Amino acid sequence: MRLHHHPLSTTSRAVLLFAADQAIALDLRLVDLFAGEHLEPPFAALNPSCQVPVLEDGSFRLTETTAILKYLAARHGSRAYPVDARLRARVDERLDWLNTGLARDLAYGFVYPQLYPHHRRADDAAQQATLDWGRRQARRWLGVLDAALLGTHNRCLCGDSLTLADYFGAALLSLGDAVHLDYAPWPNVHAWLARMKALPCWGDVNRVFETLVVAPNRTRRFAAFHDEVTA
Ligand SMILES: N[C@@H](CCC(=O)N[C@@H](CS)C(=O)NCC(=O)O)C(=O)O
Repeated sequence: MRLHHHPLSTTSRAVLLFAADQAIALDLRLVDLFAGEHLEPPFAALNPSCQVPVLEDGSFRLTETTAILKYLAARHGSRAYPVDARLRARVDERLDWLNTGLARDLAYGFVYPQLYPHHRRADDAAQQATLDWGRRQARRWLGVLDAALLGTHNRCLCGDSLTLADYFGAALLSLGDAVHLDYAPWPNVHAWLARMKALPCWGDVNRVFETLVVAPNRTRRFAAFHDEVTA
């Protein structure tokens, strides 16, 4: 199976992490987002939304990260996406929760507008309002994740076994590293993310992200996440 991806893309990293941890072989094709390759006809024909990742399995093409994760898990009989209806529904619930809540507010509302010029709002007031909103909402979601979804008793997002939700969630939350976001105020989230980062494949999967995004931004100033936003 072929995966069109970019190593800096949060969504691509989720699929790469799952595949690496579960020893699922993928034929990796890099789509150069920074050169605009995703907007060119050959890729746009694969995914009219012009986004990575895209999976190809023979003539079958699939977009949307959570759909790709579920398909890969189903094709490989992975326990990370259980067949029991209720256990599976819990994984779906967590994936939707992450995708429609935390991803929107943490990634699109707080991290991307600071990190990537094309996500920055048109003027300072709009940028400030976006960051204020993203920060407030993301903090609320992190509180829910910490106290209710993980709590002190769950090692993973759906109990004690790794599921697709953990791979997807870890790729998303590690985005915070790029803007110096510290999850210490949410100790269960902090501990869970540390466990995910201890996976043997974590370093390899995230090396390019660490090198090209996290490291160069170490000395840069970003909006505070814990106090009132000022940047
Ligand atoms: N809903 C899509 C979102 C994918 C997405 O946001 N991909 C980003 C990289 S993380 C992308 O391709 N961005 C290029 C662009 O939108 O111009 C999914 O879950 O797969």
